[in-house]
Amino acid sequence: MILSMLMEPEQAAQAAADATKAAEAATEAAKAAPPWETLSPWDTLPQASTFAEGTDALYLFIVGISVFFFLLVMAVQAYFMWKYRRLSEDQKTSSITHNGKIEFLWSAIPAVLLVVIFVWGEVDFLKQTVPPNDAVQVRVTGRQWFWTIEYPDYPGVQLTSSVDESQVTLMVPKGQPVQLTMTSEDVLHSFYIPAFRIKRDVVPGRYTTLWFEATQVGEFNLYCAEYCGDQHSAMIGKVKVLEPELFAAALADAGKLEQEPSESLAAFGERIYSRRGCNACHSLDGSPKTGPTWKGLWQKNETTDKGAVLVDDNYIKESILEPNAQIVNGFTGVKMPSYKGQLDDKHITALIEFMKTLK
Ligand code: HEC
Ligand SMILES: [Cu+2]
Repeated sequence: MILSMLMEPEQAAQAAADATKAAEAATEAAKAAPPWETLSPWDTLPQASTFAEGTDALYLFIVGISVFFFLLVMAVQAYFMWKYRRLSEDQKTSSITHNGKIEFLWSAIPAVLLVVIFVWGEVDFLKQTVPPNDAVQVRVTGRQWFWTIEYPDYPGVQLTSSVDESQVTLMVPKGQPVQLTMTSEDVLHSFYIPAFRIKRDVVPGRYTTLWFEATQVGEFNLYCAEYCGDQHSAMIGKVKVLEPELFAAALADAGKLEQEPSESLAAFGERIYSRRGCNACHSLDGSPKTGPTWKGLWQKNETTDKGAVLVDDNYIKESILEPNAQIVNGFTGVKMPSYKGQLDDKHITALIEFMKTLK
């Protein structure tokens, strides 16, 4: 704007045209199909971490020897059925006791193959269990029914999954080891990234870890792989792998939850509703989920275990920071997690403004 005031009109027009072109190019690049959309249903999964090839090779080896021995046993059986068929009514079965050589072979060969599978699996397992010391640290929290991801080295950054749409939930640099330290706030979940061939249970009351090194830039699917309640199948997200030099800036950008200049407070509140996982338990259309619906909540007379209250700013703030102070009648099953330290006053104000629009 200021630039255009200093320029001649033609120059300004040219600059504006250039800017539009650049913006168009950027939108085109952003629209480029993510890897899974270019896959046909028959394609195999992308091998997007350093573990993927090893896991696939061992798996193929096991499938290969299973198919080989299946065909061998079936073929020999068919041949013997034909060769030793009964030739006449009075033919007697010859008396065969055993054959030491063959019995030794059919025990020893599978035993050797099983040891090969064990040692191969153990070597890969150890590699996947012991993370390198210089790994990027990531904290993962599973909740019914969303993931929260935090980075101890990037304070304030928080990414979440959403039950309504799959969005970027984990952002990692390419070619650098990443270590996940995971726990659950409620039930058993399981953190699963098929393209990386990693999966581990996420358990309440203890920490489990996983590590990987991504080898491809792109977006990959992330799932909860443990049935954890009625929205289990919506506990999904995307892993975004970036070039290392873009990682820190992109993470700061994706992790901040701030009002955009053009955004109303209520619209910002709606974004918080889906970005911070409120949508996992609160509906906007009047139907109760794990928690009460937000439709018609503002200025409603709510009945709680501490008696009747009018839903106003203070009650909502208390419900978010200390959810157990007053528990709404009929919602004593799953507890709402406290958002103390995760949402500040600005966020809460935006949420309240959003709730006021839900008549
Ligand atoms: C794991 C499920 C869960 C999540 C996630 C959740 N809540 Fe709740 N929420 C509940 C339950 C259950 C109740 C009712 C029990 C109580 O009052 O604590 C509740 C009650 C409330 C109430 C009071 C509603 C009323 O009818 O009086 C408000 C306000 C609220 N939540 C806001 C939020 C906000 C804001 C978020 C996201 C930042 C959120 N909740 C995320 C489960 C959840
Ligand atoms: Cu789960």
